Amino acid sequence: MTMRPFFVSGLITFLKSPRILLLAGLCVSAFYAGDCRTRDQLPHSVDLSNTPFFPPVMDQGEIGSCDWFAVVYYQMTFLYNRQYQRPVAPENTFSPQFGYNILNNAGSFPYNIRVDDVYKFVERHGCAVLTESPYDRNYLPWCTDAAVWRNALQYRTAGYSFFTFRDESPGADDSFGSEEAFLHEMKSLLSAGEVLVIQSETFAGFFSRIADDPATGEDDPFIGESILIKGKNGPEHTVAVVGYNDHVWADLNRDGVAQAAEKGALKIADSIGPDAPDHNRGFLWMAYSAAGPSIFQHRVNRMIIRDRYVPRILAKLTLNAQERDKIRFQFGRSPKAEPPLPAGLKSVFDPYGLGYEPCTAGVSLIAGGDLSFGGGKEPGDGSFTFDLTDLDADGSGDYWYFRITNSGEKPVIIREFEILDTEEGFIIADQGLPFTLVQQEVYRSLKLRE
Ligand SMILES: [Ca+2]
Ligand SMILES: [Ca+2]
Repeated sequence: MTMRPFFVSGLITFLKSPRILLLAGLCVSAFYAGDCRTRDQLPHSVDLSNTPFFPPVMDQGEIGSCDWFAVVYYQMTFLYNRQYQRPVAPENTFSPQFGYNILNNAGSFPYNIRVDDVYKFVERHGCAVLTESPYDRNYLPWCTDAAVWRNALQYRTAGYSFFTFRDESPGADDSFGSEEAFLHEMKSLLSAGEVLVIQSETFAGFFSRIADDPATGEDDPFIGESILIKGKNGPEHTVAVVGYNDHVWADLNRDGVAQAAEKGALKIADSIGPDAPDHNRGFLWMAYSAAGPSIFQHRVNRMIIRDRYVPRILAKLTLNAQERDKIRFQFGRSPKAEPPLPAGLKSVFDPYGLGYEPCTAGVSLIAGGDLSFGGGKEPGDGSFTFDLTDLDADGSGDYWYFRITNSGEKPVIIREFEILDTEEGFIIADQGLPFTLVQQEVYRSLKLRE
């Protein structure tokens, strides 16, 4: 594993007052920018990786976890650390492995994960940090510690959005009519302090070197660095955009003159380590002229985070199983204890990737892993915490229920099912456990009110 020591700044202190935080937020754009800007102009360069909030470049290794590195490790870590004004450290850096291992169907190169699944997973479950879920490239074991799942919930995001160019990406929240406007939007968001996520097959691109534009000295620190001048457009790799620089120049037509169309590049954080070829200490320059055509569906993803989220209603669950992929479960509210429950019941929580509802890719995201929760072949326990707060808000009925199916021939034992109200400070626990199920569906109900 290639990891350099985390950068810790003594200059950044925690700001507790929301008012001070707001002021800090207003000042922060100038902090990122490499040079001045006027009211109507964007700065000429921005580098969010050069702030105390950004984690060091890591190497994903020989497993297909790039989506999780781009979204969780780079984008989410930066956004939360920036919001809370805390310098990056392992205890506030999000683990690419926590969610990846749940959804990768026990394959090192999962056939089913899309970048949307990463955003949807962290919207439901949040994300564990590196100190609680280290990245060791072992893609088989799930996190089986309910305390780690619970800590992750404070980082449940509010969702995500994406924009595109000429409606190339279905379902986009916004679509720009020209490459210029599209690129301007990216630069505008970067200068406002947002790390963005794109898909691009950068590993198959064509590279050149940054030349020295004699008209400016602003490009001089980057002369000789590698720059991507022609990309391959596809979804096979996911990366984070962390900045841009209008000054850098690649002499595309090799006439020794810096034409306007040859200037400028996006800065990209990759996840193949600091020594990757064609990279500059783990980062890529992607020339503006290559950016549009190299970004899959011209799709740029933004993460929407929350501020100091505290879950109110939690479900704690401990199961013992030998074949985790045979299990589906969900939680809900009901007016009565006995199934069948009312059809079309809205008050249901399907844990993303583990529940009854099909996911983005149209298949179960945990298919194929006939292993225990710990990734082995012997039966073992797994403990989890899920956030039912949203369900409680629109829920009705006096009962919480837990619905579970074991479609396999090996027994699943429900050892623990509890509802915790963190605000009122009470726990309701299922007293009828353990309960064993084989090739059957079971409901467990807990009465909420007397
Ligand atoms: Ca120069
Ligand atoms: Ca030229």
